[in-house]
Amino acid sequence: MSFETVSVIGLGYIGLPTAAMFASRKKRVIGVDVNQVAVDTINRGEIHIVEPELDMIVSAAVTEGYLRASLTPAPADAFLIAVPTPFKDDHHPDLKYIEAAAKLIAPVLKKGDLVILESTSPVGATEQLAAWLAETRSDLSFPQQAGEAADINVAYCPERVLPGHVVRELVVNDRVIGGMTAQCSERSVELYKTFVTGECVVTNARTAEMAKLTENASRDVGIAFANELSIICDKLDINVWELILLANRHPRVNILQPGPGVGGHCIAVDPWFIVSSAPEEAKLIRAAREINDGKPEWVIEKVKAAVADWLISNPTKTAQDVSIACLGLAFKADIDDLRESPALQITKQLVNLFSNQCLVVEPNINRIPRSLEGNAQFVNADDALEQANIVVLLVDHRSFKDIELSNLADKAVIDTRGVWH
Ligand code: SAJ
Repeated sequence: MSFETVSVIGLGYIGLPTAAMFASRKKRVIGVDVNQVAVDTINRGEIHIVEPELDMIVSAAVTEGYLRASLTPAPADAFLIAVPTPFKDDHHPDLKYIEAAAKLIAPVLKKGDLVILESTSPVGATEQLAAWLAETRSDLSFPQQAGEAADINVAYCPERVLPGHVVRELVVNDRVIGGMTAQCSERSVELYKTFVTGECVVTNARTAEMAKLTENASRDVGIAFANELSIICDKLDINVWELILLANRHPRVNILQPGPGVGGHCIAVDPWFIVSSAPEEAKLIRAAREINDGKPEWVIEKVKAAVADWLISNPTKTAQDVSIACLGLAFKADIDDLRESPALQITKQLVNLFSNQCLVVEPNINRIPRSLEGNAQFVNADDALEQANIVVLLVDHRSFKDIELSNLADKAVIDTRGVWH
C-alpha cells in the first residue's frame, strides 16, 4: 500500500522541514502542532523558525495545497513523530511529549498505517510508543503483539541534519531505519525514498535509537578530550591550538577543537540518555558531559584571574573600573542561535559579577537578549575593543577572525576558541 497522506506531529526544526519535503514531492501532508501561532503561520505559507531555503518550500507547498497545519490530528497513511525529548532535572529523559503524541494520533489510526518516531530518544522509546498506542487501540494489533502480521507498523528513524543545512541534509544524508519488524523497516524505507537520495540502512528499533545517541555522544567525548587538553595545556604553559595542529599531523589522530563548553539542543543532551540507561557502565560518556559542562566555569575563573592581574598592574583602580568585552553569544560560529549557548551562559555570569562593565558583542543578532538587558552595553566589536581592558572571545564568528591583533596589544585576552592563537 503506498502513502497518499502523511501526517507529521511536531512542526519544529525537524518536523516542519520534513513535512515540507514530503509536500514538495506531492504527498498530502497534515502537520500537527500544539502551538497555535506556528499553525497559523504555516497556513499563511510562512515559517516560524530560522532555516535557509525552508520559507520558499513551505510557501509553495501551502499555496499548491499539499501542506496544511492543524491543532488536531486527521487520518493519514503514515505518521511521523518529531516532538522534543528533553531531560528532567536528574538528567533522565522525559518522554511526555511522545506520550502526548501517541494519545493524539491513536484515535485516528487505521489498519495498514505506519507510525515512525524521529525524535532523539532513549533506547526502548519506540517499544514504549507502540505500547501507548496499543493501550488506546485494543481493536488494532501492533508489532509487539502480532509481529509481521500487525495492523500497524512502527519504526524508529532518527534525523541527523545540521542546523543551517537542513534542507540539503534531509535529502542527501543516509538514514538509519529501525523497524520493530522487517516489514516495518521495509515500509519506512519506501516512505523516506519519497525524497531521500541518501542510502536508507535498515536495522532494528533499539539499534537505531542507540545509533543516534552514539553519534552525538561520540562528538561530545571528542570535544571533551579537546577541552580537557586545553585545561592541561593552560597549566603547563603550552599553546593547545598549536599542540592540536601538530598532533593532528599524525595520520590516525584527529582531535577536535576546544571551546567555552558545548551548546545546542543535541550534543549537550543526548549522551545523558545513554548514561541514564546504563549509569554504572557509561563512565566515559558521563565524564565527557561533566568536562564539557564544567568548561564555562573554568572560563569565568580565568576572567576573574585576569581582573585580579589588571588590578595589580593598575593599583589606583578598583574592580568597578575594569571593562570586559564578551565577543559572541551564539552556541557556535556564524549562526544566530543562542539556545543552550555556553557563550551566553558565561556572559550572563560575567554581567552578574561585573554589572554595567561588560561590553557584549554578537554580530548575528539585532538587540541584546532580555536576560542581559539593562546590565550590559550591546556594542559592535570595534567599540568593544576600543574600551575594554579584558577581551573574552567566546565564539569563532568569521568577523572576529578579521580583527587586527594590534587592537588587542594592551589588553588581557582570553581566547576560548583559538581564533587569535
Ligand atoms: N564544538 C566544539 N568543538 C568542536 C566542535 C563543536 O566546542 O570541535 C561545540 C560547538 O561550538 C557547539 C557544540 O559543540 O557549542 C555543538 O555543535 P556541533 O556543530 O558539533 O553540533 P550541532 O549541535 O549543531 O549538531 C549535531 C550534529 N551531530 C554530529 O555532528 C554528530 C548533527 O549532525 C545532528 O543532527 C544534531 O547534532 C542533532 O540534531 O542531533
